[in-house]
Amino acid sequence: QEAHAAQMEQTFIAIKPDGVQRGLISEIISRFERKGFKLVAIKVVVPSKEHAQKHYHDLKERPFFNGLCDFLSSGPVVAMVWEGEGVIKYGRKLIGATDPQKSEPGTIRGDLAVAIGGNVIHGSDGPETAKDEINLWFKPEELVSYTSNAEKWIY
Ligand code: RTP
Repeated sequence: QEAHAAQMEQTFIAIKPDGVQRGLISEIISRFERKGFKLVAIKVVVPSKEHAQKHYHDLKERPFFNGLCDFLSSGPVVAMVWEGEGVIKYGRKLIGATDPQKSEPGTIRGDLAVAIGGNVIHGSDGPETAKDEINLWFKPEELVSYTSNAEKWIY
């Protein structure tokens, strides 16, 4: 059975070193999975500082840039690509506001984080950055294309 012609999108999601060290990997993945989004790529990596700088290049003028890049490259990160209708925007909703003091309860940061420097997760903020970030973190062949049995019920 064909899933309806949904506007399928992909977004880049990363569980930051604090999220990994705090044992939040399964908790975070389950929120995206239960929503109905589809995991199409995943790996555990310790990004180099250069890689972190590329990832956060938009923030290079900010005073926290250096510390932020040190932090992202300080340990294992779970890098993922999630796919689904509206996943870029809705993924940001699941994640919540950048500052966990301002994220709503029910969001990942609202429920699981306290401080902006330890906000456990990253998600692409738009279609262009999603594409750039997926290309930065993954080779094309690391993304898997498949139809899940659940899709005909989700869409
Ligand atoms: P992310 O890119 O990690 O998903 O976060 P975001 O879009 O919600 O926030 P953004 O403005 O892009 O900032 C990226 C990350 O930088 C850290 N940050 N620290 N010390 C500070 O004032 C400050 N501001 C931002 C956060 O870890 C934020 O997620």
